[in-house]
Amino acid sequence: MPDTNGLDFYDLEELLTPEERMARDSVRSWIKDRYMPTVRESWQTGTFPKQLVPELGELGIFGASIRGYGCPGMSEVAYGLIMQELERGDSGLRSFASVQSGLTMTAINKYGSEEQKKKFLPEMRAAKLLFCFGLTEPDYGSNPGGMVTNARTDGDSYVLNGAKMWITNGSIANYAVVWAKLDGYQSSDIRGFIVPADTKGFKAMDMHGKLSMRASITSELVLEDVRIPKDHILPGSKGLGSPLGCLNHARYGIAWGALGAATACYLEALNYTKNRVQFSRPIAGYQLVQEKLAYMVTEITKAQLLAWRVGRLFEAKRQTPQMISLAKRNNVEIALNIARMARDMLGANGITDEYCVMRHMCNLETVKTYEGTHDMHTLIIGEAVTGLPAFT
Ligand code: TGC
Ligand code: FAD
Repeated sequence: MPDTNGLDFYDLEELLTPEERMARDSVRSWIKDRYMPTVRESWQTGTFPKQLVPELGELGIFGASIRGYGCPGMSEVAYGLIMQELERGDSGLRSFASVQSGLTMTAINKYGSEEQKKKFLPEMRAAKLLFCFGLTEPDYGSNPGGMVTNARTDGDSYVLNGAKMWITNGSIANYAVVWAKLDGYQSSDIRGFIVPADTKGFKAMDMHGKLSMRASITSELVLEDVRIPKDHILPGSKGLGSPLGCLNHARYGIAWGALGAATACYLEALNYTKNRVQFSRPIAGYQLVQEKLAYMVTEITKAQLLAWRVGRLFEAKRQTPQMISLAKRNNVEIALNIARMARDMLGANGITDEYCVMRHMCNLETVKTYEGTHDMHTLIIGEAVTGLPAFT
């Protein structure tokens, strides 16, 4: 990662509070000093650097915008900037944090009982308890309302059966938030359940062969007659809107995160092309290369303004799912375009892991797919502007 601060063409700095700048800068230096020295090996070996997790807990990045329960209560923009810096390191690290913070702490904070919030949120903030979020199933990805995982009431317990697929943090989590249909088959029967990973009948198996998100853990969850006490349901959860309500926060974080990956690729391309000489001058001096750099600067700047604006709307509780879809869809798309372009601008060197561009490019293929595919967000925006749902 070239040692430059970032890209701020429109003086976005002025729109941030001192607290937001401080949060961003502390994560930025941690990434540079502690994470970057490990990422190449993690990528090569397909492992997640779990040994660094306690340091992330000390940095205070989890549940950044949650108020109370030992959480920092920072702004939504601060939460976004943290995601940006984590993903400047690697999308796998931001994924880890998105699941712990954006998805599962949000699930407990929004739908949990007071006892659940007191029990879990402080421990999750400190990264002493790790969680995963099980929504997707082998046969239900974009259409989670069709899920077949179910929970049956049995005396003082619920008994869960089913399978979840592609679950980030699955095998390292102490608990899973599992979405299942309670005593019914409709999407309105969907409820959230907190399942301890050591419960009999619960298994988390890592998925292998990934050419993307290699420095992240992705697992399959199997639930066979998993019996949990009744107080493990998230009492405020009801229907498909509940897991989607958690996704809003995580998708917003991705809009910032993708900017981190895009900025890393832009800086690498800028640095490289200023130093790489062909035909007797630096390739950055050629018009075709400058056209690419100008595209990157323009798209990153537009995407920063989108993310910042959605963040401020979030803080004012004026965000809508459609606004978030637009930001996630756009920012991931431009980040992927920038990563591909940067890979090209580095020539043969661009395919090696000595540089970050191909790693980011491969990761962003996943980011385009998860938390709602690019095309699902197209349809969400399409419905918002036409009033005509085109999902089925
Ligand atoms: P539909 O009938 O449209 O909606 C069902 C109910 O949900 C409400 N709703 C929302 N509520 C809150 N936030 C949102 N974003 C919401 N979107 C919809 C809706 O109002 C309705 O409520 P009600 O009261 O009327 O029942 O549902 P549908 O079945 O037609 O599906 C709609 C669709 C396609 C938009 C939705 O299912 C969708 O977003 N699909 C994409 C699935 C997805 O994003 N999966 C992500 C899995 S988790 C993950 O990827 C984590 S990656 C982690 C990491 O490593 O970073
Ligand atoms: P599908 O839904 O089968 O989609 C395949 C293609 O069809 C896509 O291009 C899609 O846009 C298109 N398509 C689908 N429906 C339509 C339609 N109606 N109209 C037009 N096109 C359509 N899930 C979790 O629950 N928790 C996690 O922690 C998690 N982590 C993940 C980590 C990784 C590394 C990955 C790759 C995925 C993760 N996911 C997780 C799953 C992710 O959310 C799903 O992969 C995603 O929602 C898409 O589902 P799918 O893969 O089944 O694709």
